Amino acid sequence: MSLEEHIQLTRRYLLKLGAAGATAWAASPLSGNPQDRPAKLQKAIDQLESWLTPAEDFRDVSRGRPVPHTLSEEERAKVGLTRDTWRLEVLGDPENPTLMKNPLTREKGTEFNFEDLMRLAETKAVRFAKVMTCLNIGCPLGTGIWEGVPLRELLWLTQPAADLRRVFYYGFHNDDPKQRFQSSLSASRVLEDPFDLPPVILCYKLNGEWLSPERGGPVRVVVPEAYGFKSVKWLTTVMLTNLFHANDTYANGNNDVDSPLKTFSATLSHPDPLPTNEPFAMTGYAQVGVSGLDKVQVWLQPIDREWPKDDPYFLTAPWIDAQILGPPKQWGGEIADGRIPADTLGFDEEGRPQDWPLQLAKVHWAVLHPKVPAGNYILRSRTIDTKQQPQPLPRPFQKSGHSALERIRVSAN
Ligand SMILES: Nc1nc2c(c(=O)[nH]1)N[C@H]1C(S)=C(S)[C@@H](COP(=O)(O)O)O[C@H]1N2
Ligand SMILES: [Mo]
Repeated sequence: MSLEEHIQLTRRYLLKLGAAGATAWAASPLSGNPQDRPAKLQKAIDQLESWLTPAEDFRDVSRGRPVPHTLSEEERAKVGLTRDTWRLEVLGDPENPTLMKNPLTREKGTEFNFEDLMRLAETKAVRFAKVMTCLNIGCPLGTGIWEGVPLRELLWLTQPAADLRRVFYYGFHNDDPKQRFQSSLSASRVLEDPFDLPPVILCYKLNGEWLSPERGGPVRVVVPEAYGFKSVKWLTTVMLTNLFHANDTYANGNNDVDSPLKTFSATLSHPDPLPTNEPFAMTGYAQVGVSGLDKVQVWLQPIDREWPKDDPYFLTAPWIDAQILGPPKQWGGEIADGRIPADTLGFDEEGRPQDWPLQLAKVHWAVLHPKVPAGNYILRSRTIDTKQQPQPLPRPFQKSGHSALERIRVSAN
């Protein structure tokens, strides 16, 4: 990045943080403008979850009987799920052959192991922040700094020459074809990173520590812009194919398997019941998908008031802006020294983000909501993306990932 670009980013970033952003950055657990914050609001902010999720606090979405990470260490060693025993094959798809000179196979004794991966990592390792979200679950599973080697480095080792249109991959599945969990990407996405996205990686570290068996260790794929099902755990096999379309396990569940991460908001805290005599604090998070994030807003809908049928997304409601919190001083996630690892994409040498909110990750928000009359309400928050599209737009359908507006019943008295 040129110096000029960096200065522009920094200026944009500080503008977003507000005038006191730079000082706040140093002064508070979650920056913004803490000096001016009412104590009540600050207290709610102080109780927020950390920005990074400790590896063991991730929610787990794992198939298998038994689930691979429940095997004992000894059993895992036997099936190649420890760093010492891990082997990865890169094969041609016999049904849609690719022209490739050097498949990495057990048969030929050319399979790839963890040592080979670490050798590549010496010069090719990348790190980036990403929220892992299941397409079928409303809330993110966790936010981490994922480290790995670009998957394309592995592809190049096989010397592909022609007829390569797609790459599919799967993990250990108890040697039972019915348990296989497979995902796929276009060869183009693996070979090049469009729109400034980080690369698709063979991931071996999360928040600076070796990837645990539960998170898919020793090695999983991580696809930055995709929902969780593309990030196959316990990776054992990569197939190069001339097939021209997706063949993901997740396609069977009526899912939109090409859907990139959506932007949406959810509430984390609010008083219950709401007070009727004074303003009150609310907090939440927003997932920052490919459409970016411009604003978070909240609205308390009186339950007894009917809403016009022709406004299903409440576009005409009196939404109130929340404050998007700046980068936290403590990142959490049990990351070593509390510092973002060096050379993490999107962060500078001091471990500060170069832009905010960080795309494909998460931010927190807070708002001091004016007092409300006694009654029953539905509480909602929503995002407005950088193209001014209000959640659940532009892609409201559940099978391309969650973005439905939340509905939290609360009463005020
Ligand atoms: N091998 C394998 N990889 C997998 C899965 C699985 O069942 N088996 N589940 C996927 C799904 S649907 C999601 S949402 C993510 C969840 O990642 P996590 O368990 O690390 O949070 O892993 C993906 N990778
Ligand atoms: Mo998932």
